[in-house]
Amino acid sequence: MPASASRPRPRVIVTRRLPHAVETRMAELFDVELNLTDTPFTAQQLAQAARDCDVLVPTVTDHVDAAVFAAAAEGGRLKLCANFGVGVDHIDMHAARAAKVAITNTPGVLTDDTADMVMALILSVPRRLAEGEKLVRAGEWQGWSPTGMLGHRITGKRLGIIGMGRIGRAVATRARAFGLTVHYHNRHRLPPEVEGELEATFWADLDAMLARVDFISINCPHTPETHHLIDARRFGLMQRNAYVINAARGEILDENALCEALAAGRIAGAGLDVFEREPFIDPRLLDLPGVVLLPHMGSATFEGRQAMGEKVIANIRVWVDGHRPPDIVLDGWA
Ligand code: 8YV
Repeated sequence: MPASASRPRPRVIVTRRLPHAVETRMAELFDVELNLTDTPFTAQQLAQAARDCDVLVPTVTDHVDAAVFAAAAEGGRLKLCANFGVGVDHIDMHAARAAKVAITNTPGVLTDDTADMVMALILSVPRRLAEGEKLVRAGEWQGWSPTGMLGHRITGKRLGIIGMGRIGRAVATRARAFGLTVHYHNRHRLPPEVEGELEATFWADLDAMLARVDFISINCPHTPETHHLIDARRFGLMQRNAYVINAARGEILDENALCEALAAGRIAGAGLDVFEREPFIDPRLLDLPGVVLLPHMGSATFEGRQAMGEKVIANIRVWVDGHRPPDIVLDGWA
């Protein structure tokens, strides 16, 4: 069972720096250990933290693997892993279940910011925003020309969204305003009223959709089923004028196959906010034309990060009070 309200303040360890107000509130509510240097924990530090706390607050930069849960079992304290972020693919769910540790995340509050970033990439890649900016800054711009910096039009093109959860739908809403027609592939077809509202066309067959759209936006979670979902074979199905946008998780794209497809001109370009081995960037991506690269900043707004922190606090507090946290991903005491 979770801790009861009468127990002493839970010992909470936070692995990275969080917004100031979030850290301050955590210090008021919990016996909290903050990471004031913001240096990511080593595997040993993470295991030690799991041994020493009741609640661990990790982020996407922590590999909360079986070794961490083994350390937690040794310590006998860790009962809740309150992730700061919506994706939980860096947490070993099987090991968490075996160790009876509950997992929560922070859905909903980063939907709009991430969807905005997807749209920014959809606009940036075909319209060559990054290249244009570099040209101006390098002092190399010679002035307007009828044939200068030509890119491709967005309006009237087809967008194929892979993963029609909260973020996928928010992307669809924005895309329609830019005159894109919306296509999607999802494990489950959306209810007709939602499909109608988004004017979205469902493709049960991902391969068939990939062959027919101009933009592909990846918005599904990274799971064993979606690992390298877009591989060399699927790049081969895409149109030569297609652009791939990924603001979900790098591992959903086979990055090597992406580099090869771009280098061979199999596809026209890519907009990436996430990478397979962050923060490592495949050097080939740096030299390829038609590529816009961002440092995993989809949810990086002051408002979003504050709201994520508040969700983490709410999840911990509800758990401390002996109730099921609102954003439960894995129920540790079921
Ligand atoms: C977060 C993200 O900022 O929430 C997610 O899954 O990818 C990011 O936008 C990051 O995960 C923080 O842990």
